[in-house]
Amino acid sequence: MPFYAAPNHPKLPFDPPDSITVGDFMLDENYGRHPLGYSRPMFTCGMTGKEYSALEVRERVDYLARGLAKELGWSPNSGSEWDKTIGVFSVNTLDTVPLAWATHRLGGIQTPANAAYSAAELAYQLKNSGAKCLFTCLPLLATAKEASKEAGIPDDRIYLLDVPEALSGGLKKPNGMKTVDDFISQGAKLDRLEPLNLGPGGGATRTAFLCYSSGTSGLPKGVMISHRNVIANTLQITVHEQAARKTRQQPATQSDYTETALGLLPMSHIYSLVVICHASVYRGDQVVVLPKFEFAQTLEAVQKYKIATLFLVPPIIILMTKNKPLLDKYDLSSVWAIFTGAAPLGEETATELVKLFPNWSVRQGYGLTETCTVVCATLPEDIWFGSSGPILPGVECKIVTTEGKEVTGYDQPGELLVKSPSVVLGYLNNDKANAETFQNGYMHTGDEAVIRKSPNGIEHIFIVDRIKELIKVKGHQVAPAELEAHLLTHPAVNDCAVIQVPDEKSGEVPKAFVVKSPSVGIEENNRVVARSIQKHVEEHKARYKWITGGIEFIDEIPKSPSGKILRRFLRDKEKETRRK
Ligand code: 4UV
Repeated sequence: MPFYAAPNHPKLPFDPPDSITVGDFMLDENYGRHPLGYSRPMFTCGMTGKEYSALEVRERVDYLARGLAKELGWSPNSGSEWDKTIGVFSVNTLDTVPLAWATHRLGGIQTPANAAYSAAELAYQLKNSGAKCLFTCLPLLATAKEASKEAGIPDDRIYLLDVPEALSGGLKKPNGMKTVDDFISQGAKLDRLEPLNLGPGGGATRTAFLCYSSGTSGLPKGVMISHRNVIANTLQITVHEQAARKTRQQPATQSDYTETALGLLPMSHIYSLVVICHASVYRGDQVVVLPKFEFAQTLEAVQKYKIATLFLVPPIIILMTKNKPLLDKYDLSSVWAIFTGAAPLGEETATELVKLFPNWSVRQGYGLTETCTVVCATLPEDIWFGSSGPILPGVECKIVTTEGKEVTGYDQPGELLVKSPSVVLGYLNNDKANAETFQNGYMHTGDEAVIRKSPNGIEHIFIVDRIKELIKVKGHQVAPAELEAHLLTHPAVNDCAVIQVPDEKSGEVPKAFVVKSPSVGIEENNRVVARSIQKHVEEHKARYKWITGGIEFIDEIPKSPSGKILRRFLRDKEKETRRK
């Protein structure tokens, strides 16, 4: 029995079913979705006010699936899901999630890519995932085309999602390029699709989403997230949150526990994809979709749509604490909960925020792409800043020391291992990473954690450090191995290592240690060489991966006898330098 396995949780209302796709689960009344949510808007555009109710979404999903089946020559039971992978490279739109659900109806997979990606980064994901077509939006069309060409996706397999005109900067839809709405109007005239047969393993073994994560080391890898994984975490979050909602609200009717949520975080990232676009939606919430972060516009949307729950990442919370006068210009009285995750929220920042807004409940969640999101999250009745809260129902955790010994007491650090019905199927085509990461039913998170007991007797998980090779910039993943491989293609770089350094705005940013090539003349100015290396990154990588933590030239990269970079040594050296 693990040390931290069974807090006194209510059980899930039912076993996560494996007989249904996640899309159908979300739209089917029989699965306990909040009934009031059918008549309310499900997705509302925070910029234009355009919106779709759940009933409209259900119809759009159905017609979209029919239209896509005709366009692509697919049917629900033809081929395997891997023959029906659809890439999405877009800012948040009202149709991003319905498109996934339509893809599921066709027995296919959605692989969402970060909208900040460069063409080369997108091409890597499209090739690696075997995407057969790509949905993008006008502002990203040029990058999408370049990447598709490299990935072998023809131009007539690039389609458009609809974004507010204000974002398109006067760009016009190219003649003949098809949009989601085209497929929906076409699909409305077509016959119903045959029912999907999920096969012997059902939704428990079929991939629904292929998100990208570098895991504990190496390059970004396709994470195979099953239908059942998403359904399971949706139910786990719902039960975990249930009591909090009931105690907070004064419902108009006894069953009115739905609310309005902020859909600002990118839907390509697991946090938004599961926590907002599935768990919130399942509870009948209205999600106000914003395509990109613009501070005043976000506050305006909160005021206009009376948003109650703000899903954020620490850098935005820091910005809020530093801009009280701007916040005071808006009526934010509808807000009751701020959810934060994807990177640690400092205790001081949380304290500062509730000092400024005493009515807000600041709640932290912790999770990973590989656990199909939430492992633990704080509850309003036992807020403890710095904590990531108690585990969700159905989750079991172990903490294991570097010597492989299981921790059996409070405040003893070790790597956090997670068992949950939401732990994913594994990485696509990567036996080595799978063997390292998924062992005996536990996912090895690469995060260092301790368990502490609150004065109320509730056990909380605190994430105290990151053991794995991962940098979190504004909550986005940056893989040191990816940057190192790229840096080595610069003629001045003979060897290199990338680590994270703290940054006030972004939480962390990458810093590179570089051994210069012998070809670099002694007379060459270090600043000029460093700038040229930085430029090389800026030209090929998404902005959040830029080496803004600086470049330091050293004589040798410290390595173990087997050639592994001793990052801990570099991180300690960096800490020492910063202390001075
Ligand atoms: O794979 P990923 O990019 O996934 C995420 C997921 C974020 C979530 C999950 C559940 C929530 O309720 C929520 O609010 C946000 O970011 O990166 C996973 C790694 O991010 C770090 C940690 O190193 C993970 O292995 N991380 C995620 N959440 C936290 C965190 C946190 N609360 N505190 C510290 N590190």
